[in-house]
Amino acid sequence: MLLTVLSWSISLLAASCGAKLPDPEVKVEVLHRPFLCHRKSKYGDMLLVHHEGYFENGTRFHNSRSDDNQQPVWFTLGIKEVIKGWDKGLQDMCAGEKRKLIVPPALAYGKEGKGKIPPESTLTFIIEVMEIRNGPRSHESFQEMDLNDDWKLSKYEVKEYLRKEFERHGYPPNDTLHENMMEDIFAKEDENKDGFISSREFTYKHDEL
Ligand SMILES: *[C@@H]1O[C@H](CO)[C@@H](O)[C@H](O)[C@H]1NC(C)=O
Ligand SMILES: *[C@@H]1O[C@H](CO)[C@@H](O)[C@H](O)[C@H]1NC(C)=O
Ligand SMILES: [Ca+2]
Ligand SMILES: [Ca+2]
Repeated sequence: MLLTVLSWSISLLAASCGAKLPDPEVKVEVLHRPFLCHRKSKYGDMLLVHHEGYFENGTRFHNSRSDDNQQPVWFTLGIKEVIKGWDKGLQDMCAGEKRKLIVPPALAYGKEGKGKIPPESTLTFIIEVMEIRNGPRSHESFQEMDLNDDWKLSKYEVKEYLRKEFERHGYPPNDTLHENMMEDIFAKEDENKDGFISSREFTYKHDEL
């Protein structure tokens, strides 16, 4: 639901809270790589994954194949929609590839932990990428939004995009809401305040990782 819109707003939120510490590494092991690989995952792509999560003692705390909903999940790579260990450890993957990630607490749920994850947990994930798609920050997405092909997004174009995304996901259009979201997007993304989002301003900023 509203995946692209949401991941966009999530990336906006993520951009505003950037405390920097030297990052420990995630340990990556490729368990299976398909023979054919048409494209490899990169920052900004949307990935559909099945995943299992294990504590250090070997107890499994999550399995997307057997838990209640039994659904693989979509997320956007590299925008802190998921834990950092995933953003770092799931690059350059092919559809059908399976990896094991060993993620230190600093790249997972840290000192606080979260839900059933205790503080300072090193976590192991087995992750299989089912599908890779262009994310909201791709060149293709920009072109799709740029209705008059002038290489910048006007407020009208952004609002149209939001309206279409809502429609596509079966939500009723809501002008007030689209207007607010659009203003919010421009406040954060239109860095030089010229009333347009240029392709440079739009493109995801890689230095956040
Ligand atoms: C394994 O670790 C988790 C998290 O610390 C804990 O909840 C679970 O009870 C442990 N399981 C065993 C068998 O020790
Ligand atoms: C439209 O969005 C505004 C702002 O979020 C909200 O207050 C209002 O209830 C929404 N209207 C409808 C019909 O959903
Ligand atoms: Ca335009
Ligand atoms: Ca601008």
